[in-house]
Amino acid sequence: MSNATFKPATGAFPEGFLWGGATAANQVEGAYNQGGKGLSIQDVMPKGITQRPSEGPTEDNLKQVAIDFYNRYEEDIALFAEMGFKVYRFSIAWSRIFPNGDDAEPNEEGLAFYARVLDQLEKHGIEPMVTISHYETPLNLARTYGGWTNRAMIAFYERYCEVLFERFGSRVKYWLTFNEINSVLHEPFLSGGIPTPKDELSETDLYQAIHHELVASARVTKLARAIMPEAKIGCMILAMPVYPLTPHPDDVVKAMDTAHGSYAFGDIHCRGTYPGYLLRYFRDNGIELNITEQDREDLTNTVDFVSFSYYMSVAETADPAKQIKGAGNIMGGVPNPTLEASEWGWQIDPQGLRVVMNDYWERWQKPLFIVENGIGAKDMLVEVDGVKTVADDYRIQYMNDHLVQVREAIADGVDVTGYTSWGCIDVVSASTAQLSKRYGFIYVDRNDDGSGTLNRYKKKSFGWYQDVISSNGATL
Ligand code: BGP
Repeated sequence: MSNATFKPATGAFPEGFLWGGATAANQVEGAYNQGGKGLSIQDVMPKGITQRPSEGPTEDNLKQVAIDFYNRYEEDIALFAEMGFKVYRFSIAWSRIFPNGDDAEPNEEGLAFYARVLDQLEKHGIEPMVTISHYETPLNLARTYGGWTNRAMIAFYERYCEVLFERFGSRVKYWLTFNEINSVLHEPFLSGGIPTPKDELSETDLYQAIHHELVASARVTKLARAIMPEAKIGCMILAMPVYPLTPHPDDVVKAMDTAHGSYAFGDIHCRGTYPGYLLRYFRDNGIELNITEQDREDLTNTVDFVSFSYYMSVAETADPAKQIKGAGNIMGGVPNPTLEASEWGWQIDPQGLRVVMNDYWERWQKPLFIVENGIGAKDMLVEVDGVKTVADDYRIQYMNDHLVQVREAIADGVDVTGYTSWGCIDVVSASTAQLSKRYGFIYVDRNDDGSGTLNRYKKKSFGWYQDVISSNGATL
């Protein structure tokens, strides 16, 4: 097939396509010690993923208040509804439900908060999608048990899920077990609640931790089917297509090896067994995991759909002289010289989204859900005709270009259920722990020093997304 045989895809998306936005509890809620909530790992990460955690909570942690969604969720959900959202992806803070993670009984006040959020979504006809664990392991589970390196975590997580499924199972259809499961290898504290500094952890520790998450995910998938037969359980993968830097076969093979690093977890979630290339990697590197017969059986409870975040692609080279790390390339790889980057060095590649969608669909044959995509930027609040707004044409451009590629992938035959843009309202950034890296259609007046009114303002992209949704993608 030569490229000339394709015509650009046009027109509306499939009927019922779920348009919306996504956030995570620790990045929006605030109220970090209210409503019976216990501390989570986020409460000791005032400066984001690059710094060592603090001993206890410190006042310079913007997540203590975040954007005060805990008190303003009604207003925020009303704004999402005004944009026309069909779905809203949010996470439940584990430490609001089980303050210490290993408590015998859940915290009713925490459950009541999410029940109110669901009421509000129902009022506006917005489908909820819940991330069960989004970078917010209860701090006690990290400190007392060592996070996911410890097999005991599986039972704590199961108990937490059992409570969520029993309380909310009749109201929530879409569930994601772990946000960006593959990131445990790269950010063990953030993603796996593992307090040991990364340079003191062996690869065996990291893969064992991820193994525990995979088993936990599979076990609760089984549980979900028993408690809520209508539910759809998805995995969530940090997607980053890897291109060879040159056509040299050494680079092609190196790109394949790096790509396997992300495929592996989708393979296990979707096929229920460890792939051969990963077992070989374990053998060749002396990595020996404790995998029981029961684990193997549990893993056969595969997911219903595959969700993923997509922000950028990377290039890969076998040449040590060219192995320079790009700012955004946390999963490996080198910067691609053909691409532009965001202010944070995340390389912008809309076509990579089409590539990854085709790849995942062909590989797993499970419906896809794009649950994160967007551009972090330093927005400027301005006044136009007496109304405060942000002229974020760069965001409109980024999102338009990416959604055009989603339409291309749909035309290629990819089955995709929906799209939730990341940080549909400005949130505290996961990597920088600041507010100045903004993603939203809605501007939140809060600055990196904590000042600001917390008022919400519609950016230009708000109206743009509203049109995209009301035309079901035809205006792209
Ligand atoms: C993903 C996380 C999100 C989110 C996003 C953007 O990895 O799942 O929590 O924050 O990246 O990252 P950042 O906030 O660092 O720009």
